Amino acid sequence: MKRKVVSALLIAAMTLSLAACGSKEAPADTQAPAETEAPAEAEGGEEETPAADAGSGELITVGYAQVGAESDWRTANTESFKSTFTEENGYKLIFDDAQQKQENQIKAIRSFIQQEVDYIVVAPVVETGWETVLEEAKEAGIPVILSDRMMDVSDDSLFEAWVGGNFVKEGETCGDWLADYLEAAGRGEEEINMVTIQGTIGASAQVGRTEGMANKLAEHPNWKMLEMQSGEFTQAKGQEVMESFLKSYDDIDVVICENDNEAFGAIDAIKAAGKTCGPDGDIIVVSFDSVKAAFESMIAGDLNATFECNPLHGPRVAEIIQKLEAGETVDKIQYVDEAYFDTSMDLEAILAERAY
Ligand code: GYE
Repeated sequence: MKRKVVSALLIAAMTLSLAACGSKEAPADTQAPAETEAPAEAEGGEEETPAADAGSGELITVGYAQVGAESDWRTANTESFKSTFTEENGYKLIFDDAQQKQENQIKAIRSFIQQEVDYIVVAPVVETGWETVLEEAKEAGIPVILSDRMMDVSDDSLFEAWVGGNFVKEGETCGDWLADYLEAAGRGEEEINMVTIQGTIGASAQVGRTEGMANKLAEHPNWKMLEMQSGEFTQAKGQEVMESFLKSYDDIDVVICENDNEAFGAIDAIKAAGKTCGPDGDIIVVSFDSVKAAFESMIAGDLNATFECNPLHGPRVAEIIQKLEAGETVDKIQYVDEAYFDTSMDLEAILAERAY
């Protein structure tokens, strides 16, 4: 692959100044007939095989640095990218599974740079520690798009756009739901003991959900957070953490699981300890994501509520790429609207329509 990528601004500038010269570049391996050249001063400098016009069949190469395969949410997210970035749709996708390790993602990004992909998409494992590798991508003239989790970088010109869920809002929605639920059960004034099985520490989804819930804890002096521990967003670790919480505390009223899979593990641990959970049980269990299995768990009477986080980012990222290709500007930060679901709803009907 021998294709140089220019930034959105350059594309825009070229659209204005070089409209008569045709489009900007093409991968060397394309079958498309040569047309005009990208300007030599485009980031990176070198001349490229000229671009084919839209519709000529040239593929846009996208490297996706995925977190891993830790949850149902992640599986749905991967599927969304794989079904969107197909050759039929005009893309070549290079997919990398980092197995939940930032160092693997950094390696993947470097390899995308080496392969001269057209766009790099990253769902960053954690928020910090990205500056150096993003500088390298910028140096190479490859636009970076963030999806799902955020990066905490001092210079936001290091990425073109981010699209994902509003994790703080999800946490606050969870806290509000809990307040209403306890109130309706006549427990609004009761001392409520909680534990949290957090996600991967330092991941936006963990940071935001913990923060959102903390904002609500501050509004309810009768709520007590006994302990928080990471379950790494996995079912196995969620179960392990819940087992240890149950050994330490015999009066847990609520367990907040920062994703559905952790809740499935927690529910197994609760049952194994001879306790019950769900709307008719000893312990209220809530979680985030709203994957299909969470609906099944609510229908089975184990899980009380799940706060939605939409994983179907493939088409959203494709839209960003198409806009950049067209030289249009894109919104830097794009939140996806999200709902919540609990056992008061017609879950069978909702599940039948659910995409993930
Ligand atoms: O909640 C969890 C996954 O970053 C929003 O990562 C994502 C989270 C999601 O492992 O299930």
